[in-house]
Amino acid sequence: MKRLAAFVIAASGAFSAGLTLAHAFPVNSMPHVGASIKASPGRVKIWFDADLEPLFDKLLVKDAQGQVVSQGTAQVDARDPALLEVRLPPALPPGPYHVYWQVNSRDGHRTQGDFTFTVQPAR
Ligand SMILES: [Cu+2]
Repeated sequence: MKRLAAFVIAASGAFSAGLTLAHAFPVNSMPHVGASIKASPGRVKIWFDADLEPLFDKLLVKDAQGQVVSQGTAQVDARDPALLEVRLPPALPPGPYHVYWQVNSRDGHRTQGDFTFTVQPAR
């Protein structure tokens, strides 16, 4: 009986290690984190290291005044379940922008974060 209990604990330990690995963290984004870009990017995309649960994922872009400039709700890409994206207006005015994301991975765990990018003035 004691042996069985030890096995159950070891097995659940291995299982939660697996769950930890399945948390979704960003591996890349477009624009890149901290990027200074010449033209409005059209949309913001974030690639994660695990597939996303499409419900309740958030991706918002705000301007320097805190106004939301992204359009509509964030979408998980139909062909790549680890890619989250949101549309931007065709011509984003120059200035700094703040991206906020919050996603649920398939194991039900939530991760969140934010980053900035800047659209350079036209010249
Ligand atoms: Cu997890």
